[in-house]
Amino acid sequence: MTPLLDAIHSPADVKRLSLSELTRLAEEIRGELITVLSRTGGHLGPNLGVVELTIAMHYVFETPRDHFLFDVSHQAYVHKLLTGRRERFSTIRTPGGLNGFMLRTESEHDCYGAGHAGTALSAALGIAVARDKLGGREHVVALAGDAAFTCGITHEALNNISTQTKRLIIVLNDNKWSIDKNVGAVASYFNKIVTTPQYHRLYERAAKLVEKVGGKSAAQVARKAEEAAKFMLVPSVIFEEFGLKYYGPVDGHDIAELIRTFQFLKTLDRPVVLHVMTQKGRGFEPAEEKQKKFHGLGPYDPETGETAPLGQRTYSEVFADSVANLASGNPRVVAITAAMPNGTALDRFRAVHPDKYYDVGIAEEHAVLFAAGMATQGLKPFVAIYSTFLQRGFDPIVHDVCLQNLPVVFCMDRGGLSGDDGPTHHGLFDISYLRGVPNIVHMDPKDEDELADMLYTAMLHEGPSAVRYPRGVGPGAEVKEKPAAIPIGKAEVLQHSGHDRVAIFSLGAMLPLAREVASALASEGVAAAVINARFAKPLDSAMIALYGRSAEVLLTLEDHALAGGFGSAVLEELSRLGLSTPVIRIGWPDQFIEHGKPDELRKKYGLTAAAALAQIRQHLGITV
Ligand SMILES: Cc1ncc(C[n+]2csc(CCOP(=O)(O)OP(=O)(O)O)c2C)c(N)n1
Repeated sequence: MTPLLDAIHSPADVKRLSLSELTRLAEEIRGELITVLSRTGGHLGPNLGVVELTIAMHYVFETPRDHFLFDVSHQAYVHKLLTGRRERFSTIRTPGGLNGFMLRTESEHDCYGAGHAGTALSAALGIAVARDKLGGREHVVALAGDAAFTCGITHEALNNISTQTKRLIIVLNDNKWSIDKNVGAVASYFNKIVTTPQYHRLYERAAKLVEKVGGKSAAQVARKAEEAAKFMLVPSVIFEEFGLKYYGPVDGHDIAELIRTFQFLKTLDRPVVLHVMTQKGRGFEPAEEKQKKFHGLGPYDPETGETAPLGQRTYSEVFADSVANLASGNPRVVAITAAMPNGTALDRFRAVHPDKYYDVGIAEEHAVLFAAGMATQGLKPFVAIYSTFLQRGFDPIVHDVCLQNLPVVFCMDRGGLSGDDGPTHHGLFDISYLRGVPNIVHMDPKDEDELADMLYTAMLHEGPSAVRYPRGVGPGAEVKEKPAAIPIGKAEVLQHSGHDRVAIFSLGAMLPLAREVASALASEGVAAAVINARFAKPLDSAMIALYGRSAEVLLTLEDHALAGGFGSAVLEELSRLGLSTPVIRIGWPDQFIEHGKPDELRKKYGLTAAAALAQIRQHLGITV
């Protein structure tokens, strides 16, 4: 039963509620989050942590006139519930349903989309400066988690804010967690602020004052807000040095206190940081206990929080175990993650080799440079970063790793469509952004065993390399005890007849599709060779030349954008060889792909055997 939530159709309805109703609303929202996400999966812990905070923001400010930016925006579900999307909320992350992140096209209350960390402060500053220039008075509020402050960009924005605007409110949502425990000097610094005795003294005085004004009207409370906030002030060197006024820390689950504080902050004519303490997973015991697991997860039991076991190792797990084995035999091997020990499964590596494991925070650009430095000294860094987040590291890949030909290995998890997370998380561009860079080797395994072989090959290779593998589980291939090296740039012929009319070049996990196409053609009397391409760079030129000359048509299959992808590379090679063999390229079209179930999206965008067969038949002049 959610009577209060049911009656909220826009933020105006939040403003009509009394304090005790707001508290009940928070409980209803928690129930809704726990129930809906148990079916759809999603970022439960982060959202349970910001229920009161988001309610207070909507109580005091007025979107869409005022602007809210949420860093990453994985914690914007409560905002969605309060801004006219309650009825569609049960569709979140499902095909055709609400996106799991802020989306400008989804609502006028989403003024800025995100999915990657560290963007909120810079974008909020841009919005604030545009407002100043255009003579507006609306408020801009950027909410960012403590781990967002491990991002370089966040610091670039901080450096710039006080010289550009007088009116910007930054909410530091401090729950001490990234996905794993937040790491580094910034995390210890935030911890120091909240454990200082001075803070506790001031906090008690503020709490007393709050008690005194309790029960009075909102207007009186507002008048007292400045006084209260003054008591809550703790000098915080970092932010003050950046020219921002620092307030806090305040209890992020105390709606009254949050409302009073925002009412005060909104009157200021200077940029401020409000430090809010929240508890990730609050109100759902399994999520309070297992904060890492409940940061983001698939469906679970809404009573116990239990999730179904996967039954076999994921690609990420095979990767982490393989690199751990390599490190056991090679003292030069180290592994680096940018705040994703869980997602990349490097926590398994950490368990075996804690002294060879480095978590640098949400700092992909730094991770790549850090690895480059290590490589100059003879270490062999394996840098595990999702394909989509490695986009952040592009410049140092070019300028530091590849230009200096350093033996760094980029292990790109979630290479390919990522499914229900949507366009911010699909890993559909890494072939195109890497293959134009000299020196790099780009490998794509067909299964788990080949992933282990490729990691071994990368360890032996003396220059930069990248290995890309998909999200989740693979075909379940048994991984050999000892990996074998693969000759760089050599494709593998898996099926041929000597009179193949079609040559199917399949990259990575597209192999089952290649086999499906080949067997359908066989049943129509058409012989087709199946080639596991293995390398997007360097290509197996001899193999392309062989089939470019002997087959009537080539088919390339890739879980990647067609523009600049593997098929494009094959076309370029054919052109270089002076061959004009037709090439049918199957991959993702030149547009951002929405969230959804991978199978359904593949069907929608033609990454299917049927779509490939239709084009092949046309080329061969076959009618069925
Ligand atoms: C560039 C980038 N790297 C990694 C991630 C994966 N990621 C999503 S949320 C998150 C942790 C965010 O922690 P914090 O900002 O403190 O918010 P919380 O979830 O604790 O509320 C990470 C590492 C990302 N979204 N973007």
